[in-house]
Amino acid sequence: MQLNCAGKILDLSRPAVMGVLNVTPDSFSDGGRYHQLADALRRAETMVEEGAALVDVGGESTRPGAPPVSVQEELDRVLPVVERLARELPVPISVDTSKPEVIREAARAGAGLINDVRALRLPGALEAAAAGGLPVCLMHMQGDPATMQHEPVYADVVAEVRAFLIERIRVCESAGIPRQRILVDPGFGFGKTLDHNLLMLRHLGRLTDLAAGILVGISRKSMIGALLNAPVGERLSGSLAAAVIACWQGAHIIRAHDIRATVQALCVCAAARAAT
Ligand code: YH5
Repeated sequence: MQLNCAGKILDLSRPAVMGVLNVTPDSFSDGGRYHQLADALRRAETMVEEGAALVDVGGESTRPGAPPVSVQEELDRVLPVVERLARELPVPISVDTSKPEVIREAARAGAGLINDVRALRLPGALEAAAAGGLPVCLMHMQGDPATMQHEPVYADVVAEVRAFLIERIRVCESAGIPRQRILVDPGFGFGKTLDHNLLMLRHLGRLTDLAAGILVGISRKSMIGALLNAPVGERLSGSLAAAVIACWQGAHIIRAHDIRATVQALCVCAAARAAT
C-alpha cells in the first residue's frame, strides 16, 4: 500500500515515522525555537537523517488556552517552511492545518499531505482539500481545542470515534477524495480522558478497515505524563511503548518528536509482526 504525496511516494507497507516540526512561537515541546526558516530546515534535515518518512509542519497550536491564529499569521509561519522543505527534502511534507486558505496555499507550495485535527470540518476545508488532490489525514476530536478537555464523555469511545471517522470518510468521498487517499487518526488527547485514551489505544485495531491507513500521535502527550508522572522531557520510553502498541495493532504512521528512537522501536515491532 502506497500514498502518492505530490509525487513523493509514502510506503505504508512498513511503519513510518512522521516527524513533528512546530512553527508556532509558543510551541510546547520544542520551546518555540524552530520558527525561523533556517532552524526549521536544519531540524527537518536531521529528522530525515534519523529516519523520518515524512515531516509534519504545524503553525497553529491546538493546546487548550492557546490563542487563535489568524489566516495570515498561519500562512506566514507555514508557507515559507513548506515551500523550502518540499523542494529540498526527499520525503513528503505534511501540513497540520484546518484552514481552507492554508490547505490551498500549502498544496500550491508543494505539500504532500493535509493533516487536519478538525477532519476538514471548517467551512471550505473539504473543498480546498479535494481541489488540491492530496492525501488527507482525518482526526477525531470531541469538542474544540479550547474546551475539549473539560470532562469529555463517551458511552463507548471506540465505537464513537469509529462512527465519526466513517462519517467523515463518507463526506470526503462525496467531495471527491477517494478512500485510498484517506488516513484516519483517533486523536489521542483531543477531548479524551486518560481512560478514553487507553481504551482507544487498546482497541486501535478496530480502525484498520476504514481507510488507507491509520496515523497516531501519542509522542510526549499528557496521557504518557499522567501514567508515568513525568514531565514532558521524560516521556520518551512511555511514548515508545505506546507507539509499539499502536504499530502492533496495525497503525501505519506514528507522529513523533524523537525520530531515531521511534524508528528503532517500530523496526523491532514490524519485524516481530511480520514473522511467520
Ligand atoms: C495527533 O495526535 N497532535 S498537536 C501535547 C503534548 C505533546 C504533544 C502535553 N497534531 C496530533 O502533538 N495531528 C497534534 O504534551 C496532530 N494526530 C494528528 N494527525 C498536539 C501534540 C502534543 C500535545
